[in-house]
Amino acid sequence: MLTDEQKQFYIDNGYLILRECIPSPEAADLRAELFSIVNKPWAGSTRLGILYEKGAKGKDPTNPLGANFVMASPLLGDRWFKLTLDERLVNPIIDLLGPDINLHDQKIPIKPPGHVSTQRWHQDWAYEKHDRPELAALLLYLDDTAPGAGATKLAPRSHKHGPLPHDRPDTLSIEDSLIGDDWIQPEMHAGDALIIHTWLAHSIGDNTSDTTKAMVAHVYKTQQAVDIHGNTRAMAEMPVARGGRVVLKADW
Ligand SMILES: O=C(O)CCC(=O)C(=O)O
Repeated sequence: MLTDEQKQFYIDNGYLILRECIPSPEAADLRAELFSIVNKPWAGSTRLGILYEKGAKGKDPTNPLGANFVMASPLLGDRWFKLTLDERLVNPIIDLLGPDINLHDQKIPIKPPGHVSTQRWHQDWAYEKHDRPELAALLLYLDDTAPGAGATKLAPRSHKHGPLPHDRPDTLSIEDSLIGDDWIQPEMHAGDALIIHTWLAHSIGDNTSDTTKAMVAHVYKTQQAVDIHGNTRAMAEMPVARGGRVVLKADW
């Protein structure tokens, strides 16, 4: 359960860091399973998409094909679906958003060596509009990150501005000048999680290190929030918690 200080920190700053949300050996095990899947051609459902970065091929022996994204990741396998309902992830979301939670999206952003994203400062809201801003992303890091090594950039308190214009040419991103110097780039460790309000401006950190950085990203929302954007992701709207409790015990 989150403390009152943690809840207040999220309200004030629009993000919250959860150190050791899962133990680092478990994160390492998840990472190993992830790459055992993405290191060969995907033969499962076509609803799942794995993207590869051409220039990253052969740069990291653990990610030889240069995987850089998994869309609809619950379809990777049972373990990834179960993670959606994992109380270590969902209970903090219940504490921040309320007792009745649905899933909105689940994906795995991966940054191979040399990764520089075209998507810069953005609010997730620009990609997930609802009738109310009751959504939060939980990023579960499977690798250690640092500035220059895939660490996410955050603009604390920017959620208080509400939706910001995403006017940067060629990409749905916010102009750097709107963010200015008021940003941080916390180091995260494998197993740590970061919760981000849908209106918090954040940016994907470049990865100039020689190892791949992966994270699992779940977007949760309240049951009441109605999608007006048109989300077609696998398992969108799936009930995750009701009355403050996770709805399914996935014990198989
Ligand atoms: O990749 C990251 O560092 C952050 C992920 C992100 O920006 C997003 O999923 O919207």
